[in-house]
Amino acid sequence: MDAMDHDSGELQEVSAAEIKSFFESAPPLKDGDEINKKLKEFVERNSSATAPRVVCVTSGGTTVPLEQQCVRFIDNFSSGHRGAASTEYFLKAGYSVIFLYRSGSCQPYCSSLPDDPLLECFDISDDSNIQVRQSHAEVVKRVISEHHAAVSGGYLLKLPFTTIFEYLQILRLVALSLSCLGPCAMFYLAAAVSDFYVPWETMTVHKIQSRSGPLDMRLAQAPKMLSVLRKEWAPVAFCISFKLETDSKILVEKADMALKKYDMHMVLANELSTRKEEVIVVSKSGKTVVRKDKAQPCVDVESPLIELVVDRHSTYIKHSGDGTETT
Ligand code: 9Z3
Repeated sequence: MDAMDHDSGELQEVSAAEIKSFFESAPPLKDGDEINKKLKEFVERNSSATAPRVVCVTSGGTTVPLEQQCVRFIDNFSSGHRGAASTEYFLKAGYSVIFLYRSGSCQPYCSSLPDDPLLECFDISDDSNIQVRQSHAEVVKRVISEHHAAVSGGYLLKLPFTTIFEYLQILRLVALSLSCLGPCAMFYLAAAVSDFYVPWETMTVHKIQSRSGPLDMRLAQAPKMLSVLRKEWAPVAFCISFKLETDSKILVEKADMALKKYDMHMVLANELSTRKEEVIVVSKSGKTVVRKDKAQPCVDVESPLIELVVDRHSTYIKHSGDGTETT
């Protein structure tokens, strides 16, 4: 969905009226009160620490429904691996994480499990009890205990989304609730967010019929919320966005443009085909290429990447009081 967005439109100035109309016309979140309650508890629990570090990691692709009673939708590519792996490294580094993820996408701690864990890791024993297969016992135990420790310890809050309407509304709730943490809050926006959508009020209610022949449809440009996040929702938080391209020739230039236009602290640029091996970190202080260590095939590129991000965030926090720009 964002493959066609390379020109001026992608970096459009977004008007307050557009933002207002997006949120006013979006179908309200079904569980908005519940999400707010969870956020409040999470922030309260985490802000009692001396220097609470909290990151909102967004992960997976947003859908764009074509019908209000949705049968068909357009999707943005993202398996969710980047977000899930980054979440694990942030937790390891002492951060608390709000994991805003696309339903059904990769989950933290689950990358070492087989595709269908329920069917592949478990057996029914003679007495009809369910038991873990010996071959998977160690990994299942580790995954469950690490996940449980993060969630029940109050360090990991998982919030699912599917549509672009849900994603942006929840992101706004998260941003507003983290604003009390000032520079200790971070946004790590790895989700692949659609640049085009069908505004809710113009969307047909029922399934689009095929009898009338080929489908012509015009998609509106989704308002870019990055500048709103920076300027209004969380003006002091440390903000990192991603830039995905398939053409390596324009990748860094586009990341540079996003850095300036949306006033991001860092833009992490990646190419679709090499995204698991290499990420280019673009910031005011220059460009750094972060690579997966080939000598350690089990260690993802997210390991050195999060190390660098955490380091830059620490410098940002340190200098946030004296007004110097450090990133
Ligand atoms: C990314 O670039 C992520 O790194 C990937 C990760 C989606 C490539 P996977 O989930 O892949 O591990 O399979 N995310 C941001 C993509 C995006 O839509 N960026 C927009 C843009 O490039 C800015 S919000 O314009």
